[in-house]
Amino acid sequence: MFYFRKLVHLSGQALAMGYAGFHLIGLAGMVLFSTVSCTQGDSLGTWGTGKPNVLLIAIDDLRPELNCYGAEHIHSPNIDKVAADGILFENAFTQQAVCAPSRNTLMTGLRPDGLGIHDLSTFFRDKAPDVITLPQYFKTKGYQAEGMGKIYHTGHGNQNDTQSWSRPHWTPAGIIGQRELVKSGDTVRLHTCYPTINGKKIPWLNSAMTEELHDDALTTTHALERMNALKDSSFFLVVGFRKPHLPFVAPQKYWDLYDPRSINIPSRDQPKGIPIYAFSNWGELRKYHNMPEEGYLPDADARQMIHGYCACVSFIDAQVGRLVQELKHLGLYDNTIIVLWSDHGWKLGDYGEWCKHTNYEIDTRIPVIVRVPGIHDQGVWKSDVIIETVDIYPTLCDLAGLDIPGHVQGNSFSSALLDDQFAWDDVAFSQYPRTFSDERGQHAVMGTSMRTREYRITRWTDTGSGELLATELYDHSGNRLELENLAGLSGKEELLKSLTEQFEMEYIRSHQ
Ligand SMILES: [Ca+2]
Repeated sequence: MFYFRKLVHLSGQALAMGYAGFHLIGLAGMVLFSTVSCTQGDSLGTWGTGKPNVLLIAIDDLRPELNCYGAEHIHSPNIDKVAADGILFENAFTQQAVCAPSRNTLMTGLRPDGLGIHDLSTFFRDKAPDVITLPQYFKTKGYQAEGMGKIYHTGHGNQNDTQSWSRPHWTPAGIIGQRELVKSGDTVRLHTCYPTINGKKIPWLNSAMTEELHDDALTTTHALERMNALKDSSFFLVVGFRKPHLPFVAPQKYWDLYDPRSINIPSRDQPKGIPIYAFSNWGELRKYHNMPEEGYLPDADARQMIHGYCACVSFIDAQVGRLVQELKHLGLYDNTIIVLWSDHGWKLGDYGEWCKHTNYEIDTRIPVIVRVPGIHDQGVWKSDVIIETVDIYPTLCDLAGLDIPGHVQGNSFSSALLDDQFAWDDVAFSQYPRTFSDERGQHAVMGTSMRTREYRITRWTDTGSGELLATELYDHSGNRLELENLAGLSGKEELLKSLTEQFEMEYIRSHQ
């Protein structure tokens, strides 16, 4: 059964008024949005300045393994508190499980195919010079739009976007350069978040560097300064954290939260019946010091990796806590929409693999937590509707009472904040390009994956000819792990045919 993509778009006027409505709904319990009426005066009274601030927290490589997501071994009390004050999305997916394309989608509201960029190096304005980015749009609506830390992917020759911001984007780079150099034998740069040995980066480090000098802590400190400076303005603040991206460098106290003896290494079994190019060779990790050039990561290293990742997650959780605490201290918490988002998931030894770069659930599923003052602020409220990174741009417009720019390919899920029976198409698209070689030479292929409530179907096509080379089909009705490719199995023909038809229809619709 198909649902049509959300048909009801609340007007900017209605939503501007709806702020007081939201607040009332939150207090009164689950009352349909449309039944609430209020005046603009109510809205102004509720929000003080008349329009909410936005704090968008972008976290690098954070998979949805947090305490509030049911991972009880993870220490994430601050993110858990944001979730308890808002809505946690159980089924949020990225458009492409790698930094730049995912971030391009968040910021432009265009899918990777819509923008025509699937790599790390292409600057999005080279393809869409006049696109109005999310912070840029809020800037045109009277907001002070500021960004700090990792937001756009600025490595691999890519660059920041000056048009997005009201003042130059900020990074801790200048401050880092002032740190004292530390060297111990062949190990250097221990004073940074990127220590090296013999010229290679170390994949993890229990860091002795002062916590306040870690990149993400410096970014947080700057964010707090800007909140203070902007407390009487309407702000759209994007704070980008670099951890838990490799290398897993975190202060000792966050490593101490986890007992390595209790760390279990996931099964290295891979799904049955998959094409040879479905997984990456996790080259991102292999280039680090002492990592194997091929084959599995040994158990001892795998355990260190998992330990380091968890430590970095808790370190970032502490930064989120600092941001929220300052909002409260400044009296802005009840006038600020918070969105916590990660660019993609991560394989932490799952399937014997590491890093991201695939179309599998473990890489495409992301944490998304939305906190709108007055809505579901009494305990964690979980939504299982399927949402995508591309939907965040229009949702934030909707929540702030702004019209949604016509170029945006996503759809607002603001109604899902109130109604868990929200009629929604419930599909998400992700994709990943790959190259592989066989006896006929080297091939460029694109894997495009559609997630429905029950299934994931991934179609791999030749980038040049468009020829369908392989299909993967997984049943997610009882398990998020993909264990066996059902495509091609006897008895699954009708299911494959039905999902293929849905894929073709939904792909066209979602890319308009
Ligand atoms: Ca990333």
